[in-house]
Amino acid sequence: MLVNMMDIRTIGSSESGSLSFFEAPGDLPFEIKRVYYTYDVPVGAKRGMHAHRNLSQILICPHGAIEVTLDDGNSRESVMLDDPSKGLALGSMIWREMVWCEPGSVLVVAASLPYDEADYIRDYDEFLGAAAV
Ligand code: T46
Repeated sequence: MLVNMMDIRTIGSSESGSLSFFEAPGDLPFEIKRVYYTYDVPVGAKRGMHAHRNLSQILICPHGAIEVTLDDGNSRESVMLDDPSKGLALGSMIWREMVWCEPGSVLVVAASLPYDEADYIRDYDEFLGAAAV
């Protein structure tokens, strides 16, 4: 099972709206070292197309719909992120591709490490070789 969804604690009502939150350590399997977000992405545009050697992340779509496809070198699974109260937990050595499905969609990511380009595998054949080891 490549898709590992987590419930994000949410408090809300139909009168005043919802508030979702997580804390680390506690709610996440790692300490947060970085948060980033991606937005203003045209519908149909594809991002990702890489794996990480060591990084763990939680992906949340607080607005809109983003389809995420995961690949461990043996199989592929896709999931639609379209619920602000759900997060996709993503470990290392998983190839990921994200497609923006609705205008204005936002992807928020909590990550276990600071940015390091050396942690990325951006070539799919290199990923398949590393995943097979
Ligand atoms: C991931 C998916 C879900 C930085 O300088 N610092 C950062 O913290 C990040 C995330 C990116 N960058 C630079 C690296 C590239 O020159 O921003 C540029 C765009 O990054 P990238 O093409 O990797 O963006 P995405 O949307 O394809 O992937 C991102 C994350 O990079 C990646 O870790 O898992 O979101």
